[in-house]
Amino acid sequence: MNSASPLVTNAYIGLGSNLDSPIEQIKSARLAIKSLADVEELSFSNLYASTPMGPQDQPDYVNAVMGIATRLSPLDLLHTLQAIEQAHGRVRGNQRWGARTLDLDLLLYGDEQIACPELTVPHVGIAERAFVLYPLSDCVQDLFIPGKGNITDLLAQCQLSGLRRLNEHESA
Ligand code: A4P
Ligand code: MG
Repeated sequence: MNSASPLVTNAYIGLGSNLDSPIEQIKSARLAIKSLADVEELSFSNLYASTPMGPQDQPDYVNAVMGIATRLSPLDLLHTLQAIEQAHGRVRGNQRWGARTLDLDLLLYGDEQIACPELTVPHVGIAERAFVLYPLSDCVQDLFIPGKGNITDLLAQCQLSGLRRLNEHESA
């Protein structure tokens, strides 16, 4: 059972998909997250197409970021996100960074820095990945990422690496 706290924390979730209608996977995951008890949606980014980081013999990804307010603890939130991944047909294969129907990463949880075997927050790579930083900056203008720096400075140093914002027609 989830241990909901009376304290509300702002958190950011990275959404990614490159299998089985990625745009629909992202939209469906958004709905699943905003329907959770103890979670309120605060923001949702544009959708982005991005070339794969990792093995190149896989389809391009669709990425987005969602801002929420939650009473769930970081680990309860992680487990809840993993259950949503499973419900979207996520199969964990042997290949690192292989194709997936849905990946939900806990990018930030308030200003906490967490390092335990199951959970690293801020998410590893948050500061260098265009497919995280650009959608994150749609959700929040001014943000200090603990241990990494200000999002504006991180964006200025970040290569686009094939990232492309999907237009309204493509995202529909
Ligand atoms: N874990 C630790 N910290 C976290 C966190 N903050 N959020 C652990 C979520 N999970 C976290 O994750 C492996 C383990 O990470 C989990 O058991 C959890 O306890 P996973 O979802 O099973 O596997 P993964 O996602 O393949 O692993 P990894 O190394 O976290 O990959 P990433 O960093 O998520 O990258 N290319 C593009 N263009 N767009 C993408 O979205 N995503 C990936 C995956 C690769 N290439 C991509 C994209
Ligand atoms: Mg992941």
